[in-house]
Amino acid sequence: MKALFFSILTIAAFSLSFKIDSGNVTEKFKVYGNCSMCKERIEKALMVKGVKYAYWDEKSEEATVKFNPEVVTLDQLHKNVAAVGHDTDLVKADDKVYENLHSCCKYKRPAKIGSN
Ligand SMILES: [Cu+2]
Repeated sequence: MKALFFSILTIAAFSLSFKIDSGNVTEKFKVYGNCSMCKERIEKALMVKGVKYAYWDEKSEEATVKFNPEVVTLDQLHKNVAAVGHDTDLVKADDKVYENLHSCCKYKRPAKIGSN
């Protein structure tokens, strides 16, 4: 009985420390885009140091990113995506960068960005 208790305790302690050690968070946010070319561009812009996983869904126009917030901030990830021409729900891409996107990638831009 005692042995069982300790093995449960060990497993619990191990899984807890694993969570702290990895330190990653997963965030989802809106990234405007159209096609598979956009997907490639968006995911490439997101895969920076500190990012473990980046996925952009063409249908929902939603990015899912798993990252270490001590290495890269969510704010920075939004900026990285905007820098390659894609508006997010927080950061608007530069008009010039947007204009230079491939014609099939010229997604419909949102009327307003953020809560202002
Ligand atoms: Cu595209």
